[in-house]
Amino acid sequence: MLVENYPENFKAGFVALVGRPNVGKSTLLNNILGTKLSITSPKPQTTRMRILGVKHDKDAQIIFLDTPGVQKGKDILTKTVVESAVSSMEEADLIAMVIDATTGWTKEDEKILENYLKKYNKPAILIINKVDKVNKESLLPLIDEVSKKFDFKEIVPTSATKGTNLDRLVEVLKKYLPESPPLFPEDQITDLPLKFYIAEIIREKAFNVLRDELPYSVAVEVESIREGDRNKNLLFIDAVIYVEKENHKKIVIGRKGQTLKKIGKMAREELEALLGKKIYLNLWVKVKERWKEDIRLLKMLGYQYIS
Ligand SMILES: Nc1nc2c(ncn2[C@@H]2O[C@H](COP(=O)(O)OP(=O)(O)OP(=O)(O)O)[C@@H](O)[C@H]2O)c(=O)[nH]1
Ligand SMILES: [Mg+2]
Repeated sequence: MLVENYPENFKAGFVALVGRPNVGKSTLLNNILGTKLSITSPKPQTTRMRILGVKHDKDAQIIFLDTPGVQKGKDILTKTVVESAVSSMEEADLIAMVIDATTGWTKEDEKILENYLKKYNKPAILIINKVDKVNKESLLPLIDEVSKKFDFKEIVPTSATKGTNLDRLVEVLKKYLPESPPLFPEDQITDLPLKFYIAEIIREKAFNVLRDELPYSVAVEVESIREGDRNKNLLFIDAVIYVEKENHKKIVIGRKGQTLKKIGKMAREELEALLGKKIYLNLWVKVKERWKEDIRLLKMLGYQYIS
């Protein structure tokens, strides 16, 4: 057994956070854990792989699976990304579907309900997120509307960014988890290898700095991570930003290298804060046409759900 001393009636289990892109799944995870684990951005389709995050409490262990927004698309990347959301739902003890209070229930939400939730015989709760952006009067009719859609065990309005109702959400989730010994050691909050974590932080900065469609043609691979020979508080990182076309490369680099510098600086500063080490980040850009169809590369990038 992993953990030997735990209280009676302890609960532990997997909760899949699912929903269409941009509803705030990753922001919810980060704010519940109180740490930046999953990258976020104002643009949809930010998360590309399932991110596991463990919330440790005295009486329970909630193992969240943050998933990519369920989306349409024919390339292998998109299929892989959606597959990771599907396999997370299959693994989960409980499904937490997230919708956006500002848009209400959309066609895409309906599809997720029809194609997935209704197929799994699993308890599901509904999170109505971004309630800080709507007035209370509009919330009640929405709660009423969604409660008729499906037998959600509970409906919880939240604001991930403001932290509203997250404690309540945690308590609700615990209610529906099975009794079980802890499944992860107390000091472990994720299974994400450091190199993928670093790649994700760099990709987040590229996502935030680059405009229009460009973020979607970007992938990041961390090629090496090395500690200083004498000083273990130094970390030397080599990373590549892949783009699909030569002209994309020019844009990512920018005039006199300004754009790439900006991405590198933002990533370095955040990694220094997150890892508590001095970082030397060596970042360059490579063109790899059709990388979204390159199964070997997709696996190397950590997008591993490929059959
Ligand atoms: N106002 C407000 N904004 C929010 C809230 N939660 C998330 N956001 C914002 O919504 C945007 C999307 O958040 P993400 O957490 O990246 O959304 P996601 O569902 O993980 O998106 P994908 O990974 O693309 O599926 C970001 O700009 C967040 O800051 C909230 O409760 N209120
Ligand atoms: Mg996300």
